[in-house]
Amino acid sequence: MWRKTRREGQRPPIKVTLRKEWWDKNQRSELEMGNKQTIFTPEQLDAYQDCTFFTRKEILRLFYKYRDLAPQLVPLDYTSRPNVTLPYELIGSMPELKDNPFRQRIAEVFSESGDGNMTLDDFLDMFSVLSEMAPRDLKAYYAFKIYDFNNDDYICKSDLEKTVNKLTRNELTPEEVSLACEKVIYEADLDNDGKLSLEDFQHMIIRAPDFLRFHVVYTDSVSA
Ligand SMILES: [Ca+2]
Ligand SMILES: [Ca+2]
Repeated sequence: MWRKTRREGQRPPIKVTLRKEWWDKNQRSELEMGNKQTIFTPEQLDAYQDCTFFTRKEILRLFYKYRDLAPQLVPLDYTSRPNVTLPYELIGSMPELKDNPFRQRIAEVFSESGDGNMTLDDFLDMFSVLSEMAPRDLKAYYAFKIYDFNNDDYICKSDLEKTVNKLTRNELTPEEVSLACEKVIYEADLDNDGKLSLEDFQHMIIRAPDFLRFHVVYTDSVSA
């Protein structure tokens, strides 16, 4: 008798509650895609818009791209600025990067810690600079950093050889690479110190725009 009462009297409300909880839980992610998103505060979204070349929609899309790399690590609520960093292994295996010979350098340059591991901010910065909307001067600045393999603020001959090998995907012989690099340094080294400063490099890419090709892989990734 007691059992029957309980079953008949309590089950329906419990069921309704559970269904509502289930519904709320499962709808949350879809709502966040739309206007009712609660991933970021309006102030955070404004700041991301100011610091990148992206719209709110693109920022949210990139957030989901970042989150999809490790849903167990990246929360759906960024309003309290969680301290999350994704390892380079995940970043470098993204479809947008995995075939790019510069992927490791790109990740290192855009990661604030310098080791290629990325916070969401690093990730948004990277896609912003590499997007079609970024001005040429900004791309040149980051290209210089990417090609400066030993981070000494100059591109020396060995940095340039690594760069040319990657840009040509190892199609040239070592002699051809060496000759090409000597020629580039000879022509671009305005102050004759045997290496390229950022200023030398900026002059160089006016004549050799192929050196900005490192980003080509990305042009479709953000709009896709
Ligand atoms: Ca260097
Ligand atoms: Ca120089």
